[in-house]
Amino acid sequence: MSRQSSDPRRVSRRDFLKAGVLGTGALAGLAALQRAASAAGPAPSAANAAAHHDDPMGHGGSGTVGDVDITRFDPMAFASTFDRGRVSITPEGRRLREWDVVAIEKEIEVAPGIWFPAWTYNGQVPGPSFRCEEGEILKVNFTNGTSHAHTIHFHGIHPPSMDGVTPQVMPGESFTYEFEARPFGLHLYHCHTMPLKRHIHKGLYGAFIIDPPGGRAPAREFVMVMNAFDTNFDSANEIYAVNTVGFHYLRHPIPVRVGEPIRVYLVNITEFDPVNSFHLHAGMFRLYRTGTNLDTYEYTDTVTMGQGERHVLEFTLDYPGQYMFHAHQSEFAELGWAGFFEATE
Ligand SMILES: [Cu+2]
Repeated sequence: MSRQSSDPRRVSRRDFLKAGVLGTGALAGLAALQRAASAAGPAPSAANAAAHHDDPMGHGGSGTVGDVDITRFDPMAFASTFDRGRVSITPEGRRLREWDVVAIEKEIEVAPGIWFPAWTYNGQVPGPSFRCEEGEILKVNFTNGTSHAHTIHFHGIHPPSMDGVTPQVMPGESFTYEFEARPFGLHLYHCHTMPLKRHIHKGLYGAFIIDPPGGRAPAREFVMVMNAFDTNFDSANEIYAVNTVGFHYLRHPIPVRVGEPIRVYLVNITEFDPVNSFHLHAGMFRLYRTGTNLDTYEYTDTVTMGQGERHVLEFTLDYPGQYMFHAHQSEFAELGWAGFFEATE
């Protein structure tokens, strides 16, 4: 569709933002878009489909109705599921950890009733949260079951030949990545095939956790991958989330206990936007950048991250009740990237 159309329903959200940057201010542009959409009735885009129904935050224009099919992908289960692979001992006495990964094309539900034609690792977006311990030998047997070339590029230290840039793994072909797990920290993996932004944005990414020897202190642990979806393929996102489903943790607060140690493995893979961010309400967290250091941290309630940045957050919630967390770009929050922890005694 033309991005130059004079019909306000056919001007993308991003066009309003660009106009706003040039002139009237981004928030004014977004407000104008919402007014135009209201006046015009339901508009065709996924953003409006998501924005036009009831409103968990109580001011009109945000939220979704109903639920995604959690038998296909359950964000609550995903957040606390770690894929530790298969462990064996090499002839040299080293611990070997192995995973099988298949790239599959699959429709995923990014908000109730809103489907996105994804490319996935093992049928899910984000891909499995791979977890290992520093010093282990890792083996990732990758098979490309899609109709496009793909790879797996892991962050961390390893030989360039195992870096997932070359070789490109063609449809129907396989490649095994083998390298040592180092250094400990929170890393990520994603496809590294051109055009990169499309291959990442389509869903080929996940968290990659290397635990320090002996592990971290006990805590309730959650993976949160900040992602977003361009549902109309205009190179701007309509749905923002942690763990794929917009507003899911707003409709289903994450249950925790008052005072228990909580650890969040926070990854930003958001495509098309220069930064994303995480803000915790009514609490403060210790921020371990990239998780590569156990001693040095910042103490804050907000962190801003470029694409590919990831941090370990540790905190306790000291009172019973619902604690909001969301992107501190208000626009992202209004398009799905918002949730609650619910702390009970
Ligand atoms: Cu790819």
